[in-house]
Amino acid sequence: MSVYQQMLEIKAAKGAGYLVLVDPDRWELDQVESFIEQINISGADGIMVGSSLILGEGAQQKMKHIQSTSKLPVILFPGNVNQLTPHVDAVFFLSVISGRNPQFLIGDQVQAAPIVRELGIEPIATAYMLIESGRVTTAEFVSGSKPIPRDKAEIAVAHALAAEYLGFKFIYLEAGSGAQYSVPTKMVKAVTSYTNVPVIVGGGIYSPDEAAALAAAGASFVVTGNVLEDESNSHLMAQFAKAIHGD
Ligand code: 1GP
Repeated sequence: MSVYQQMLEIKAAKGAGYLVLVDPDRWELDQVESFIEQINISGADGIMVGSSLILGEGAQQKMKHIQSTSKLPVILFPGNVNQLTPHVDAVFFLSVISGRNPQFLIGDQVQAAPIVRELGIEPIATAYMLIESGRVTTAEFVSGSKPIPRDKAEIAVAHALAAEYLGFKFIYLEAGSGAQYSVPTKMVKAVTSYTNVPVIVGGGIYSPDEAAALAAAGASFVVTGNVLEDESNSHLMAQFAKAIHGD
């Protein structure tokens, strides 16, 4: 079964799913395995790997390790074409539709498409929308695109409808990794009331309650990254899963 189909089934069965983002730069090779093993038993539904920028060495080797240890689907969340790897089950084939930078709308995708085909990984067309989140995030800076103002839900709705009519399989509402504020629940509610395309929400989510509120607002998947990079927070992983699943 495709990863996309698995994700639809998770949403249908649980109401909303939980994805853990693993930034290869934040873990040493010898730490990766135990972190993935924790994710395996946490109740999470999938693993995303990638980052807006990867500076450290050995990212490909870490991704290989992640995939071989994971019992969950591993989905690449690429910051650029260089992050493409055969060591994932699927790739969120992103277009930064909130911006007007042609490189991130279609340029990089044209570079990436033949590589994705050659690698034989499943592309999942994902409309990526940056939402203003209190400070400039790496995703905003690197993509050279303006985020949607956080109090303008109607702008997000119009972009979401365009994404639906263009045939995207997911919409990703992104506050940006390490954001000061996560995407407003009001915006998630507005977007999910206008479109049937499943919505993934991430960026700046630090508590299970916040994650539960985003799922209750209509998010199909909620993503956390940063918060689990502090090992003293690892107990939160199972709490996030429960909160998002409404258990
Ligand atoms: C980034 O949405 C993810 O795309 C995760 O963000 O690292 O802030 O949890 P955080």
